[in-house]
Amino acid sequence: MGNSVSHNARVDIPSVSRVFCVSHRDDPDGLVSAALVRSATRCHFALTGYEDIEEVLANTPRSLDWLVVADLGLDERREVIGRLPDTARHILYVDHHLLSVEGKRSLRKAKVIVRHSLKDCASVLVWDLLRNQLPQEAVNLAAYGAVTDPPVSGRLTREVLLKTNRDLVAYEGHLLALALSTDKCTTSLLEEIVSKLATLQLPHRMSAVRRLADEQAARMVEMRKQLSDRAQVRKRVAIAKARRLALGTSAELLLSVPNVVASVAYDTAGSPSRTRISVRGTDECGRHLGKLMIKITRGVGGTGGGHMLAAGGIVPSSRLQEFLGLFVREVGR
Ligand SMILES: [Mn+2]
Repeated sequence: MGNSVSHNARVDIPSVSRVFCVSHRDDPDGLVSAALVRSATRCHFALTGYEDIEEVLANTPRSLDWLVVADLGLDERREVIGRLPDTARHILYVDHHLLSVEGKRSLRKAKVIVRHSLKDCASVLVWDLLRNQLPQEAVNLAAYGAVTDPPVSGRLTREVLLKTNRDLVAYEGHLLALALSTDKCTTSLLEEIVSKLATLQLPHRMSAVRRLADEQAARMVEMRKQLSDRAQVRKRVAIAKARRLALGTSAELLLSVPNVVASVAYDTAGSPSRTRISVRGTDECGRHLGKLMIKITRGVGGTGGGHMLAAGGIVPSSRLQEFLGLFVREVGR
């Protein structure tokens, strides 16, 4: 198969390898992906969002045998893909975001081993790839990703869910998801959570996770009210600046505004000059939001992408209003 991995192939990373994993920091799927790679290879890792991925990749340790990039859709980031070969001898890219033919081509050109599916979340794909090197109970971690990500129909997802107890993985996975959706989840706390997950510690045994999840559950009802009170509704799109909640959570809560088919939550991304955006849709929005975000964010000098009904991006703050106008025009009609 040369440099690409066939659909069901597993990867064997020799135990003596120097491995580093870069994974998405925003939700259980990304954290669990990093934890699974660490559990299988004892690697070090970094968590990143799309806004700081270049910096994170530039700071990976030198002379790596393997770099594993998980749960990060780099389809629109060709310059990042082009630089991957400088980081390690072997690069493994495991993801479930949209990947275009051109994206696949640039990954192939960079000699990256690709494991991609739209039907199984990243943590399920990582678990499958490394399952021969993982302890038996690690399947539970994959299930935390599967139960908290948008529902998908993949065969591996079904296998993972059949091998685990629904109540237990839902409880643990959602505790994680709630804790991660607060603005109090610092990078060091996220890293601590990944390290503990990698040793198969249960989220309900992590006191910080329990406390944050509890607080968040209590706060969400109140936040939903506040968000919908100040949401601007244009055509059938609810728009609001996110406050004190993760962007994705805010966008989800905004969908409860009556008569809207899509929502946009936004906030500045690190510096005031860039704005991070999260969008959500109902079945009635009639668009693939991931594809739409690629197109619209590019049009205003940003980047974006994602899934059918859950997507996001980053745009220059000076062009946020222009972005909103385009989004409303495409979705709200
Ligand atoms: Mn994911």
